[in-house]
Amino acid sequence: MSSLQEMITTHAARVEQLLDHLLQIDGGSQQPFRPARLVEAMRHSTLNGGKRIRPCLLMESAAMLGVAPDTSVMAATALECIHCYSLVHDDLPAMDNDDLRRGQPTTHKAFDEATAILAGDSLLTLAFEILADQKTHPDPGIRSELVALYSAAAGFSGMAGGQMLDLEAEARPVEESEILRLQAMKTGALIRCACEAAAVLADAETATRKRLGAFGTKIGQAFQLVDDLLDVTATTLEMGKQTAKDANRGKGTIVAIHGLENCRMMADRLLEEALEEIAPFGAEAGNLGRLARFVVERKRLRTSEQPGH
Ligand code: GRG
Repeated sequence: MSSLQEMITTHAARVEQLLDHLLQIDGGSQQPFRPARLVEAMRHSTLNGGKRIRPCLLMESAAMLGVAPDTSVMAATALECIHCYSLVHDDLPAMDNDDLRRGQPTTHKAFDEATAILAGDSLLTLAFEILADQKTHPDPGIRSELVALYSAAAGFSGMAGGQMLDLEAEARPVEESEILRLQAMKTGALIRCACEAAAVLADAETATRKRLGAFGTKIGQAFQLVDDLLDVTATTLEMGKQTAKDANRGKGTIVAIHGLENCRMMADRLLEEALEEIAPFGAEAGNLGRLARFVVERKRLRTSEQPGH
C-alpha cells in the first residue's frame, strides 16, 4: 500500500469509526431516546463509501500544523456530516431527484422522502453538536470560531446559497462568472472550510489561515472542474451516481464553455497554484500536496481502491 493510500485509508477509517460510534440507536444511559429509523437513515447516508475528501484535507492540513489526528478527527467528522446532509438533500425529488449515490440507492429511495429530509437535518445539527464538544478543542473560543466558520461555509452565503443559485441557473442562460461564483459557494465553500478549519484548530496566525484558505479555494475550483469533466466522460457505473446530467439538462458548465481539453489544463493550473500556496510550509506540506494532487487527479476513487486507478 502506498503511503498516500495508507494516509487516506487511515483518516477515512478514523472518521468512519467515530460516525459509527455516534450513530448508534442505543446511545447508552446518558443519551436520550433516538428513533431507530432515523438513525438507520443517517447511517445509510454516511457509512456508505464516500471518498472522505474533506475530512482527509482537514486532517492532513491539521497534521501539517502539528495537530494530532485524535483531535482533528472531531472537526473532520463534523464536516463530513454536513457534506453527507447536503448530498441527501441534493438527491431529493425537489432538488436533483437522484436514485443513486455512492453506488447505492439514495436515502429517500432506501427510506422515504420525509425520513431523508429528517436524516439530512439531523446530520447538519449533529455536526454542530460535535463542534460544541470539548473533545473537538479544549478552548471554547476555538470551538466557537469553528462554529462560525462551518455555519458560514454551509449556509446562505456558502453551500446552501450556492445550491439556490444553481437551481436558479437551470431556468436561464448564465455567464461564466455566475457559474464560477455558484460553484465556489456550492462546492468550494466546504473544501475551503476543511483547510481553514485546520488553521483554527492549530490556533495558527492569520497569514497561515489565509494561505490554507487560498489553497482550499484553488483545490475546490479544480475539484469542481474535474467533477464537471467526469460528468461528461465517466459512466454511471464508474461514478456510483448518474452522469451526463448537466448536458442532458442543457445546463451551463465551464466544460460546455471551454471544452474538455482546456478544462483539463485549467484544473492542472489550479492544482499548481494551490501547491504554490502551501510551498512555504516546506517538507511538512509534502503529504498535503500529494493528497491535493490525488483529489484533483481522481477518477472514481473510493477509499478502498488504489489512488490513480
Ligand atoms: C442541498 C444545501 C444543499 C446543498 C447541495 C454538495 C451539493 C450542494 C450538491 C451535490 C451536487 C454536486 C454534484 C456537487 C458538486 C460537488 C461534488 C462532486 C460533490 C460530491 O462530493 P464527493 O465527490 O462525494 O466528495 P463523496 O460521495 O465521495 O463524498
